[in-house]
Amino acid sequence: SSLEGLNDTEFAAEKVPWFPRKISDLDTFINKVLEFGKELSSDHPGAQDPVYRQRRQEIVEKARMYRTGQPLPRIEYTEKEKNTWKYLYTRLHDLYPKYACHNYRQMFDLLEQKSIFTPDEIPQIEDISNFLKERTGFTLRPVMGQLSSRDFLSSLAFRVFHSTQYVRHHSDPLYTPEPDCCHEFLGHVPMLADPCFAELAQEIGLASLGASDEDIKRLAAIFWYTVEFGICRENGDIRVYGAALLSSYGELEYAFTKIPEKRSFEPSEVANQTYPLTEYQPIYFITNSFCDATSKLRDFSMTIERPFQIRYDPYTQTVQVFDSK
Ligand code: TIH
Ligand code: FE2
Repeated sequence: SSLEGLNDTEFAAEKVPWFPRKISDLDTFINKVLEFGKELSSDHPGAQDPVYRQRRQEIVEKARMYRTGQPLPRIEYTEKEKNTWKYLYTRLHDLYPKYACHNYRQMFDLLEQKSIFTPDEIPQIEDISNFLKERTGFTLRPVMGQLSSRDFLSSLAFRVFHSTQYVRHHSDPLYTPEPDCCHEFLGHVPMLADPCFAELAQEIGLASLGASDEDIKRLAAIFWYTVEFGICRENGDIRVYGAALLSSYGELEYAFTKIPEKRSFEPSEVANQTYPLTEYQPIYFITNSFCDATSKLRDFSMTIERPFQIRYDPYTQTVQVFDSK
């Protein structure tokens, strides 16, 4: 196996899809957001509100200007946005002792102790990013809207998490059909501060680099049913570690009713499962523990076959590619 890795011609011959090799390669995703980033779809609660759309444009513009290595943009949030945050935060805060997994609550408490999380102010991605960097090496970078699964997952290989900065529409604070900063912060951030979870997220990212379209789809489904909607057993109870549930009061309560089906988590089954993007989920998958989700995810990511091997070098923030023959 060669330390030089495969050259471009060899990659083309193997038909390997392009992937980022260094952290600044993530700058190439800036304008590649899916539909929501440009035009809100008609079922989005903010679609008919010109003031809301204008405000989003303003915030998204800062993400468009951002490049790797620059200071993260700060947003001065309006009273209306702060009210949405405060309402959701306080309502969710009441549910977490009963529904959120232990690791989540521990990190949430720490974020409150450090005054990064408070009901009165929407956190800045810069402050969160600095906090995460100290805990797990994860950093945030601003994004204009939803990226493709391939692009989004690939950034996890670098322990980079793409975060929106705009706030959901005030007409429906307890659920949004697409990620907003309340979802990123209240859902993802505490879990990304957990070392075990951070490792897992990076593993999915590494497994996704240069993977086939089918494998990306499978990894995205696994990501969806764990990182976004995962639930686990904990001391005989059922608890949530998935970010999309932890940031939605509406769906968090719904998940604990008898309506959705709950199955035990089998990566090979989950990988081929389809799911609605903009409604409450009809199925959730339960793992035996939070750690079990991590190890199952790791096992699955190792089944992704590629004609090369990948290693991440944290000193240079680059991925190194090896010929596996
Ligand atoms: N439904 C989540 C919320 O209300 O916070 C946001 C989403 C995450 C992933 C898909 S939609
Ligand atoms: Fe998310």
